[in-house]
Amino acid sequence: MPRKRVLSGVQPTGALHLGNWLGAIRNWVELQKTHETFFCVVDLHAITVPHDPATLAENTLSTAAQYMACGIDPKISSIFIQSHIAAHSELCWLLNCVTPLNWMERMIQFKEKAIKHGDNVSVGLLDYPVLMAADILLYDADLVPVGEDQKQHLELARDIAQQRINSKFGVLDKPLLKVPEPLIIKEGAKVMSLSNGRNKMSKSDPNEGSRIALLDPPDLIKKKIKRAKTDPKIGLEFDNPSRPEAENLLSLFSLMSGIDKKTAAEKCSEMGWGTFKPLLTDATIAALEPIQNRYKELIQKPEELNQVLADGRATAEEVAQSTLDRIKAAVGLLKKI
Ligand code: AQP
Repeated sequence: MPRKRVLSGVQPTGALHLGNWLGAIRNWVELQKTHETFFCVVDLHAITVPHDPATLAENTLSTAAQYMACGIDPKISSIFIQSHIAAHSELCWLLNCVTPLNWMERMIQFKEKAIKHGDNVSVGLLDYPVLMAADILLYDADLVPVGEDQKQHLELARDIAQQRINSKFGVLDKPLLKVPEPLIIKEGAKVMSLSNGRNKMSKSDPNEGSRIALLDPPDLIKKKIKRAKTDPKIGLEFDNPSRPEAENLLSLFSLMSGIDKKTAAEKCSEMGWGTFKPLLTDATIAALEPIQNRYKELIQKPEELNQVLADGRATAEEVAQSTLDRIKAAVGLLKKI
């Protein structure tokens, strides 16, 4: 039986943080053991909002190195950069031409990001989910790991594949595009901001202190946790909606120290913040140390990193190009001689 294929990626919009690791990359490390896996750095998505050209390339390479430092193994997974494979943009255009505009205007992430960027909203931001559909559909992915926030985008990719490509241009019983299924990870963690337990930890939050980056040095981790928002109550607990910070930091403690939630809750149930924070700090520093050490080794060998990306691109491009050729022919574009 061939392994089911999985595709996922992270935008190089800044330093990867605990949320990207615990909510995504850590799960990929497990998935690569049982699935055929493609992991890309989605740099074309990163330019849908205003960005700094001077740091984008650096962040892109660093993100790929962080995938590997976290345990993505290039011998079993294909790691590549989205913009290195032109088929992503080409398929996006073909899908744009069949996707109704009102489907796009319904996308919640677009509405939220559009509010944030005011007058500076690009067509690219509106089109972000179609590019994401192209990313997924190019690889005939069976499964796409998604968090709550990305479910709507995956649903759109499924609708485009099914209703706009397969049913219009395909032949019955022989779909042109595979319709992907969401892969909901049960253990998936949503990590919240250190400065407000009701907001998601995010790369683009202007407040650096709201997140812990995977590459933050120990003294910075200590400082950020020391300043993390707390509440006046003694004792940490789960499932108290009026205490989002206690929930988030206790959950982080459980994940960072590798102890289950129940044991973590018992251990910290009567602990004051002054005792708890150093424990969380030590556990976080210890959990990130092997990633940081591996990253330092990898980033000092850019030739090896580039080779990994070239190999990943070669494998991915073969699959992507064949899908693109299939769709171009189906919509009636003249074949290149
Ligand atoms: N706080 C989080 N908790 C759990 N999972 C998270 N992810 C992101 N933040 C958290 C997961 O990381 C993957 C990659 O995300 P992305 O870079 O494509 O975009 P994002 O979800 O918008 O991540 P950020 O950090 O918030 O980036 P910006 O600020 O640039 O928008 C996804 O699987 C996501 O679920």
